[in-house]
Formats: sequence, C-alpha cells, structure tokens
Amino acid sequence: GPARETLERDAYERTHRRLTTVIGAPTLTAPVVSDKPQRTIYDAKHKQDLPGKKVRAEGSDPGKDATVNRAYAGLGATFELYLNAFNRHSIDGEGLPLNASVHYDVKYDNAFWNGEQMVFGDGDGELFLDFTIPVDVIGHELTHGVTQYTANLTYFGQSGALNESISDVFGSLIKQYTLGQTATEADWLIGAGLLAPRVSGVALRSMKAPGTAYDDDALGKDPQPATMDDFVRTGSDNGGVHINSGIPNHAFYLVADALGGHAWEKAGQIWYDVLTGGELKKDALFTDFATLTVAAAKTRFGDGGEELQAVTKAWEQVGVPT
Ligand code: ASN
Ligand code: ZN
Repeated sequence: GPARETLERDAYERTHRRLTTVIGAPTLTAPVVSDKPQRTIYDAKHKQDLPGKKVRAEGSDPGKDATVNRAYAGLGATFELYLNAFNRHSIDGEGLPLNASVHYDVKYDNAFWNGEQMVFGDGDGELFLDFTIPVDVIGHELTHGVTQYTANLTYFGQSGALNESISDVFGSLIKQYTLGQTATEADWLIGAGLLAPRVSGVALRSMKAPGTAYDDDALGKDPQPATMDDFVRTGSDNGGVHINSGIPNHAFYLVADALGGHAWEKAGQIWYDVLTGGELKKDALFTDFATLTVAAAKTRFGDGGEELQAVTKAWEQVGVPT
C-alpha cells in the first residue's frame, strides 16, 4: 500500500484545503526548486571590481562576445550534469543563481570561485589563453562551490588535494557529459585548449597519466604524481593541493576505466555520494576518502559487485589504503 508519508501528507492536505477554503489562504504547494539554471554573466572590463557590468541574463540570446557566451554555456553545462546525473539543483542544491564575471583584470592567468561567484581571466596569451575555453575548467571552479556547500574540505595538504581532485573529477565529468563520451572516449585532460600555442603541452593536468600534461621551458614540467610513491611534500601551493590531487584523480580514472560506460553513472555517483553523504570530514586524508568510496560503492551497487571491486583495486593501485 502507499507509504506512511504519503498517507500523512494526504491527510495534511485535506485538512489544509478545508482550512484554506474557510480562510481563503493560497493553496498549499510543495516547495519547488527550478530545474532551470538562473545565470547572469558580467563583464569586469579588465578591472578587479566584481561583479562588473551585467552583459547576459538567463534566457537571453548569445551576444558578440564569445567569452561571455562560453561562460554562459559552461555554467549551463555544469547545472545540467549536477541536475541530471545527481539530482542536485545548482551549487547549493537549492537552486543558487549562478553568476560569473569574465575579462577579470588584465592578462589574468587564472579562473576561480570566490565563495559567491565565478571569475574568469583572459590569460596573458603567452602561457594561457581565455579561461572560459575549457568547459572542464568552468566545471572545476563551480565544483569548488559544491564542495564549499557540502564536505567543505580544508584547502591545505591532503584535504586540499581532495578538494582540488573533486573539482577535477566533476569538471571532467561535465565535459564528458556535454560531449556524450564514455570513459574510454574521454581524454581525461583538465584544461585542454587552454595552453598558448607556444607552450609545449596539451593541458593543465591529466587524470589518466598525471605528470604528462606539459613539459615546457616557461611552465616547467607537470609535477603531478599518480601514486603515493611519488607523493610530493611541499609547503607551496597550500601544501601541494594542485600537485598531489593527481593521486585521487588517477584513482577515479582507474575506477571509471574499469567499469566503462558513462563515468558519471557509476564512478561519479560513488564520488558524489561521498562528497555529499555527510561522513567526509573537512580535514580528511586520502585514506579516509578512499574508505568512504568503498562503503559508498557497497551501499549503492551492492557487496560483491564489480563496482566495489573496481574501487578497491583502484586505491590499491595508487597506494592509498582502504
Ligand atoms: N584555478 C585555481 C583553482 O581552482 C584557483 C584557486 O582557487 N586556487 O584551483
Ligand atoms: Zn581548483
């Protein structure tokens, strides 16, 4: 028969209708969160003041500025992956409007989530091009917002590298979802198309082969390790958050590669369950995160399934105990 909640709700609604008939209050409606994004793009006009001038509102047609249009589309792609794959309504799960400023500062070589909105630089043209070019970079930055509203991983050391890795994982999934790619078809690169032509490299990072994304006179060599044997102990980069993220990144790649198909359906679901499940602590170490992915694989896909086996094996391959 119908669930107890359904019966209670029916009884509540009958009572409510009776009362509203008498007092004329508006009809009871369940709280509704929109299945559409609410995007606004601003032009910072090469200054540091945010957000800048409003240049594109939700539902409006593309304009002449390709950077504005890419930012708008990238915010939309991110909203769609979170909604369609994980039933999450925007960054906060409650339909948070998505705001982004483009053309931030002069020759600004980065993009970031400032706790409230997205900010994109144009790049200096020597090392980096426009940061709105790779959709996975847009997804990476917005995912810092999702992490902020969920596990809130401390941006230092291993918890910081997990924070970075989660942004890479979901950034990559956003790209794969947009392109309809399977794990086998995906390039597993973060920031392909972002490096200036003179730079010797293909992207910012590679989840499939950490440490191989670039090797360049100006940029140096991609410093990412793929396993704990090469874990980098450093005080710079908040204790190597963009360096050691290679290890959990590679573990995710290995899980997705072992399972095949669309990576957001199984590997992504397991990672999302851990990120949002309430058990991941702010200061989690790699092993804490890994152990939770094993539990999540069991809970969602069953004990003795290929998912559990793939997750356990992947962490073993990168040298993280579960
Ligand atoms: N683009 C960098 C990142 O998202 C900026 C930062 O927040 N450290 O990791
Ligand atoms: Zn990041």
